[in-house]
Amino acid sequence: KYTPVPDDKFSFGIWTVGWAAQDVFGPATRAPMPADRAVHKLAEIGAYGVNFHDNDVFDFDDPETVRDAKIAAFRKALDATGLKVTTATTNLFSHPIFKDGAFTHNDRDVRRFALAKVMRNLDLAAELGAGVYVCWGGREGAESGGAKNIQAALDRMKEAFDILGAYVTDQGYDTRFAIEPKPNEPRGHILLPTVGHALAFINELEYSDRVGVNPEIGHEEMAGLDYAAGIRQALWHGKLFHIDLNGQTGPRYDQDLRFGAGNVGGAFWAVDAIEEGIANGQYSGPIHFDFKPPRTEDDDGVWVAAAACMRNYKILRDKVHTFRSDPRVREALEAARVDQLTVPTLAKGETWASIKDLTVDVAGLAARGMAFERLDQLALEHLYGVG
Ligand code: 3MF
Ligand code: MG
Ligand code: MG
Ligand code: MG
Repeated sequence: KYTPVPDDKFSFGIWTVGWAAQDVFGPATRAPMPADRAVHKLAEIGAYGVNFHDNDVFDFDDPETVRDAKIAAFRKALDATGLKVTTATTNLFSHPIFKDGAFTHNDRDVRRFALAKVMRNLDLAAELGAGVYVCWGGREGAESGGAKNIQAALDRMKEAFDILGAYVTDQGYDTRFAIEPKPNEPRGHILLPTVGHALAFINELEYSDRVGVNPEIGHEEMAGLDYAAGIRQALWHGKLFHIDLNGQTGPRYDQDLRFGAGNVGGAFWAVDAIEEGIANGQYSGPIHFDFKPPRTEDDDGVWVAAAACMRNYKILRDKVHTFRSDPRVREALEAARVDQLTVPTLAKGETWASIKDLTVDVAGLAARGMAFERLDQLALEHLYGVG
């Protein structure tokens, strides 16, 4: 019942299972994984698609012939397995040239080089059929207040998206961009730190129709925010272009736990929000995982963790469905007047003048309980498996 099928549209970043587990305190504990092996193994465990950075497939300084051979091997694995390339992205954070960012690096030549690197991978993305191009500004930021002119950085960030919008338009690609917010790590502070910052920024862009967001659970929770509410606001703006699911335990370093671990309640409400978006036709992208198998795991552990992301999503999807269709929940929602919030505050034909001198039963309304505890206890019991 919880076995993944292609219809589930589960996808993974090549870099997730491919992470060799090097961290700031020690070297890799696992062997490097070529992209074609990741593709074969992901297909075996039931994934539908993949997302890749250019440098997940070939190295930054590979000569052309090596680059082409590695792309060919990647392509061959995709053809052999039927795995789709749902999404693509650029590595603008690993090489030392990007130590101060890419689109907002203080050095102009780096900014120009970064855009060229993106355009080149946009061509590969289009060739491989990726409809969405993710942009995570990992090193766009600063550690100290004087190091970055934030207004100028936002000007350059806008300029970058305007150039890339023009590029895909001129090439006739139907590529859409998804900005992935993150508050910090690897920089002390990163530009566009949350879903809200990114949504406001998108309004200023020339090709704003082509640009949306890619919210990641861990990133929003690192900022102490409610991921499900972020998903719902992105849906409300028509801007949920992609999702990065993983697990996180509160505001601390970027944990990238497998989906379903960490904040379990948050994962339940995230699935509730995503499934509602799918049901309403507002989200049609993959159910994408961006996690890291912990450094403690060997190759077997990597695949256990990857399979668990999909299994946990299906388990939670089941629980969300039984929660939403439970008659006691319907009653509790009504008792909590949740449905009343969809009624406009003014009736048809009314204006501000209709309510300016209004009187209500102040004492009666103030005394009225909201009955949220009963509703939330039902959610918890479904989650605990006794619903
Ligand atoms: C870092 C991330 C990134 C992005 C990726 C996609 C390396 O915390 O989440 O993963 O998801 O670059 O563009
Ligand atoms: Mg991340
Ligand atoms: Mg993360
Ligand atoms: Mg991510």
